[in-house]
Amino acid sequence: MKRILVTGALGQIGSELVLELRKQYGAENVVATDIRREENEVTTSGPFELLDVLDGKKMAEIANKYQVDTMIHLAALLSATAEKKPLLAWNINMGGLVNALEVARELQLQFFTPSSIGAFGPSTPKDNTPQDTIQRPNTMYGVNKVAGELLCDYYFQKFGVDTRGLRFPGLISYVTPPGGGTTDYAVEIYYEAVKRKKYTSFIGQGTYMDMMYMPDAIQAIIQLMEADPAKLIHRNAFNVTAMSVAPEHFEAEIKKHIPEFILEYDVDPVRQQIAESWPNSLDTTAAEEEWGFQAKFDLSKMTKDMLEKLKVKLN
Ligand code: AKB
Repeated sequence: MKRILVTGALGQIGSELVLELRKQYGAENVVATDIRREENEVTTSGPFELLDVLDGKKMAEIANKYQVDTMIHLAALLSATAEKKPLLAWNINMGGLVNALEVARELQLQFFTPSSIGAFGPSTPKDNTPQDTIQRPNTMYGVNKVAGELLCDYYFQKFGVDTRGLRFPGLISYVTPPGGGTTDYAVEIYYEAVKRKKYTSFIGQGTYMDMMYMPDAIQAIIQLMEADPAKLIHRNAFNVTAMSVAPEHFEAEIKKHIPEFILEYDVDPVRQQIAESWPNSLDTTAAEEEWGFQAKFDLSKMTKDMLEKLKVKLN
């Protein structure tokens, strides 16, 4: 039986992951933490503590208080925000991570933190991007993600901390919207399709990026954490994806359900440049072979589910 501490629990991934972990491991065994408090299922269905991840002492106190054996560290700034506030991003993304790793080292916790397609850069091979390849990102977020992958490997090799990670693509969900990411357009497009039958994309036509539906991302985290360590050749972090898509592919798929839907473009140069520095599509062979990764949702299945769920949520 696991006892898990989650940071950034009210964010896009955390708000769904915490509820699934509570289902699988018992509500009292999943301690949600975040820098703010909100009245919702994450804060009311099990233990919740206020935590600024820059406060390493409080993080250790909470881990000790609940006697956790696993840490899932999600608190971070996303790519577009990090580009606007690079020093803040360095402090939160790296400072939070090293605090979390230190707690994991002291208490010998199993450890997960997400990496991203942002860990790749303009000199990375763009199509079918290999698991092991050039990583020279030119964004602050990317610098944080590569440094984070290396730091997690270091804590594994040097201190024996059982660190594991996934390079997430854009994550699409109807529950909690993301904030400050480059792939956020792929979530906004569904909300606006249901609300106004119209969306103006800040990412240009023909710009491919990897995406994945949140249920697949949650399943991948749990599966990787449960994976037999003897089978893991890689650790930080595995390429995972479910689809390689550009804005016009969402448009065509949404039109099958909402024929009047209109997609327009007003490209944001900052986020467009970030998107162009990222891969078009990732090779996920290592994740498939080492721990059985398999996404269930393709674009058409995800679109059907997103639109059905959002129609209920927004009406
Ligand atoms: C972002 O766009 O910053 C994130 C990511 C791909 O890491 N969604």
